[in-house]
Amino acid sequence: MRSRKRLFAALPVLLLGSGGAHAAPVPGGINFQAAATDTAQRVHEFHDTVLVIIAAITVFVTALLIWVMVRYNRRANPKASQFSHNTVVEVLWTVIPVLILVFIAYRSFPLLYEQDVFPEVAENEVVDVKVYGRQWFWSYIYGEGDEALEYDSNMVPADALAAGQVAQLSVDYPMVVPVGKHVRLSVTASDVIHSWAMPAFALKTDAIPGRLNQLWFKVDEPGVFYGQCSELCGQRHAYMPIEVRVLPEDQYLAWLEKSKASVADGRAYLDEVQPLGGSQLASSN
Ligand SMILES: [Cu+2]
Repeated sequence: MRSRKRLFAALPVLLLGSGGAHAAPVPGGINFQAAATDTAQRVHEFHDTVLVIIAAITVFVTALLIWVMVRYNRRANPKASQFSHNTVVEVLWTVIPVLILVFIAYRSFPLLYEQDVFPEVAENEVVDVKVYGRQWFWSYIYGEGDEALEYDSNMVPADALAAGQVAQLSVDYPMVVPVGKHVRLSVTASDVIHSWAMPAFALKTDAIPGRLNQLWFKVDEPGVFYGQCSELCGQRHAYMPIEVRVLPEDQYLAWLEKSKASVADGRAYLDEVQPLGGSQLASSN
């Protein structure tokens, strides 16, 4: 069992499963990571709806094909009829797919809008973070000018993993944000195109040199979330993961204060208030 677990832990991140507030891939998982934001929850519901629609269409078309093959093959139906048009059927196979597409659009467009447009909220409800994709790590910037906090976020190598850290997903200095605030990310890159992607938030946007892309999310409980660069960006593309720590606001502010003095002190504080403990992957099974 032990070795099986270790084997599964090495499976690619594509095998996603639910993980509560600690969203990470789980052994044998085949579904999405648990939604950590309301938007992600709605994205998942939309996905489930579309899955039902496409499954029904696939079953229907397969059944039709089988019926035609059995009923109208040369042996069962030696004398084929010669008509080539049927107005009723042609209207139906045009109108019904159009209605299905309109329904899907009706459900998906508001979601796209919700993800794309930053909601109108008071300025003190907003936390801005600038995100730089680089070969091959991420940089995060909080604030501006002399007050700014800027640091790099590198993957923890396999031989340096601490208890509770996840191979190829944990980083030395994660992004840290407060609970319940609207976090606005301005995403860009300094060399080639990268992509900042966080499955539990249902978020993904390209990081493009010379261009700013915006994303936003609001997480309502503290947690640890993992994502990866999702645009093939070179040799170490697979080794520039994303780790987001969501903290209660007072702890976030304390982390910010300490990090401005010393990024390492901020990290030490993070480990103190939100220890990983080594159990989060096991507890999410
Ligand atoms: Cu990249």
